[in-house]
Amino acid sequence: MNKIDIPSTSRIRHRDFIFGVATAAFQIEGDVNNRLPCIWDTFCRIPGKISDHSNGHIACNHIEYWQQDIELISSLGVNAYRFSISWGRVMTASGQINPQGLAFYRQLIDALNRKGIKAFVTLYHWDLPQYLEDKGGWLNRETAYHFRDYADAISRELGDSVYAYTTLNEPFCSAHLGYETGVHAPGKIGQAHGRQAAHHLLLAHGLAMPVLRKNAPNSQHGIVVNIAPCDPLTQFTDDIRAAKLADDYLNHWYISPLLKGTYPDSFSQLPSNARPHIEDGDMAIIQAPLDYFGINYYTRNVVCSNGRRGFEGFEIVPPKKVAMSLTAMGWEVTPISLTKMLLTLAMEYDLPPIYITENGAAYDDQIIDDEINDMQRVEYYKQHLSALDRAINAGVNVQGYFAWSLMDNFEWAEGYQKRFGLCYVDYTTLVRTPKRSALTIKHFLEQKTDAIR
Ligand code: GCO
Repeated sequence: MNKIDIPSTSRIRHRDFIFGVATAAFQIEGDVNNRLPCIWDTFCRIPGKISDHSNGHIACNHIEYWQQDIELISSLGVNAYRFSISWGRVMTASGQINPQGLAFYRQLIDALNRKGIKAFVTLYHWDLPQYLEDKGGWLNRETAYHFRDYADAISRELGDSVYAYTTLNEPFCSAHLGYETGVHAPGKIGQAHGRQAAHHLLLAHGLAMPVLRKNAPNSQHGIVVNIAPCDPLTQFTDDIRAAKLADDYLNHWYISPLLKGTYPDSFSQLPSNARPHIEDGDMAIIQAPLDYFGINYYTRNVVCSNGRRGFEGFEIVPPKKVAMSLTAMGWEVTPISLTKMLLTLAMEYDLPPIYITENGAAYDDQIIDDEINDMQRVEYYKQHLSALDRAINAGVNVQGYFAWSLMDNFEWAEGYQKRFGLCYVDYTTLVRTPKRSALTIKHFLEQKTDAIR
């Protein structure tokens, strides 16, 4: 059976629980000529960076198909839609609003509101305007202030029509993948770069928070981080120590400044030439109070020691060596890590209400007779919703859950080859077809209750 087996008394089944689908601008919009170029446009042109040599020129052509996409969202029975605004579509290089670009998002939000679907708007999902990258991008402290000004301009316009604003999506990916390992745009490499970019991203978030709150006092304001908890390969002390360092470097580097106003203690192990420049008062700005904390969860890391010292001393074990089950991304399927991660966070931090802002899986879907029977994805959702239910039962305050993604789309360095959608996109015709996973979730959402456990 394809039923999602969650008791009727679960909070996840409650009418007020936020259950949504998510997307991001660069991954679905297309229509690149009506906005400023961004770092991903540039990155896609560098040979070898995108595995199928693709780009965002057409993507899902959401700019043209948005009404149809809203019908699709509404047909699933979800009560929220998380999407991002393309900075370079709504702002000019001189910092003025681009009315045509803004009008697109305004009509999208109005249409969602008319249908009773809450708009969760991410202001930055990795698509930095290229003209800002040309001035140093996230290595330049000024970019944080430009972000604040952009957040100010947009939230003045959209105000409370947006249910929840998110400053940044996954600062880890922007900083670490974009400026440290170079596998994402803009493709810069080096520890000092990665750590400095991280600090400026966190600062950008902190600077924007009070501005958003002032302009949209009835909306919720927060940030979204991705967390892949780090488990030691063995119970030997070296592996345990390595896993702790990896957890600090990849996860708590972002969580701790946001929720505690300090970098993890292991900051002291950064070589002095890799330490970011931090100004007095920065950490207090970064620690701005949050209405919610968004967590994207896909998988965990298994970590071992390689005998070296400090942050050079951990290695991530390739999932295929340790996992029972892998997605098409090669990521381990491990729902129990979601439960454990939420419980651990709740012990370590004073958490605001949590939204799971992304969760989902890529599989090699086949379309046969117009049907996509993506049973592995159905299973993934079943297991992860049960894992979430367990964390909620144990007392973690989770108020919402978003499936990634509404539809197949541009999966960054993997191009269009990896499909994460609940709906299948035929990239020749752009026809969207709900997969079995979409129908399973739709069926699940038809049985909402008012019961409270
Ligand atoms: C992210 C992004 C999404 C990805 C998704 C699958 O979390 O990396 O928010 O844009 O497409 O996570 O990798």
